[in-house]
Amino acid sequence: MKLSLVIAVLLVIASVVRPAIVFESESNNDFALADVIQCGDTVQCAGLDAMGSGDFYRFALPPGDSTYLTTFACGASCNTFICLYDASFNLLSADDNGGVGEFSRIGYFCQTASDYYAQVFRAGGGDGSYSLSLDCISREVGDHDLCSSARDVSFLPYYDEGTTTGALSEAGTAAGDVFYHFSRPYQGNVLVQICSEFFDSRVQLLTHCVGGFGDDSDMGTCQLGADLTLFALQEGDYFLLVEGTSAPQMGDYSIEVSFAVPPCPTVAGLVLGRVGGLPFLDWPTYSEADYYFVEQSTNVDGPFEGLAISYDSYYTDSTGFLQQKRFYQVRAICQ
Ligand SMILES: [Ca+2]
Ligand SMILES: [Ca+2]
Ligand SMILES: [Ca+2]
Ligand SMILES: [Ca+2]
Repeated sequence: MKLSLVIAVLLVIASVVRPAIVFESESNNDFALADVIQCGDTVQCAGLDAMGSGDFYRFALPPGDSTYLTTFACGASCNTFICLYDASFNLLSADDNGGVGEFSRIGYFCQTASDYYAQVFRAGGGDGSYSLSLDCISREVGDHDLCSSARDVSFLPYYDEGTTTGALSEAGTAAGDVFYHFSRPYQGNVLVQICSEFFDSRVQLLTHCVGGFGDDSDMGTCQLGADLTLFALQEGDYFLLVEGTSAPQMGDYSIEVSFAVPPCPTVAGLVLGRVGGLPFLDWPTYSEADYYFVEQSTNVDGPFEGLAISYDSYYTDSTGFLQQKRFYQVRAICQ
């Protein structure tokens, strides 16, 4: 390839993929003060105080596929926590340690274009430094009709939209296939729901490419779709085959994959007092939650932002009504 052509190609790539290193600007401690970032950006070496609401970022997401927010090290380690909110400040997703070590990772499927907020705050030790990447991955079309090219179910609950039109048939019925791959870190129930108004769909579990055919379903609760509940699925790697019930059955569909988790009781009886001059929250519900998520707001109606997590059924707000955010709510989180 001629050098001039190489440069031209590189220029085209550069105009599509933005320079990705950006920096936070304190104070970005609130929704209204959020730093604006874009898909592909990496916020390099931001800093978190030991207490407080941390850092806020606002970004627009395109519709159609998986978006990942990941914190990772800037030198030393840090225990981060990420919250994802929609444009109306509703909490969509939260993660503590889904990243490397005590760093965090959220996966989210954006169905319609909209603005979102991310909040990163400190959930424990470390020096408070972190980096944050925002990755938006465009949907790959027609790439997953072989088991060996199965689409990765990389977060849960997972959502994807696809089509079997034009797909090859490697297994199952004569209808074209789309394959998904997922891993189970431990035994548990997995729910798969296919939804389609265009074709009579079926879904089947495989233990390897291409074999170990397990449970299947061609009956569902969503239009012509199929619901498959995999009870007490052992840890390990699995594949899902989505296809029509016969050769002429093909078209667009959506798939949801979720792990069934025990119901998480809501927090009741929140009591606010003072201990040592600091706000002390207590909720006498000794439930089986993995942890509690404490939020604060300036107004009784919100918007509420993440303040801290607690592994006990009480919390002392060491920020002491920082920024006059005097309203609290607490959620129980079960994973
Ligand atoms: Ca900061
Ligand atoms: Ca900040
Ligand atoms: Ca963490
Ligand atoms: Ca097939």
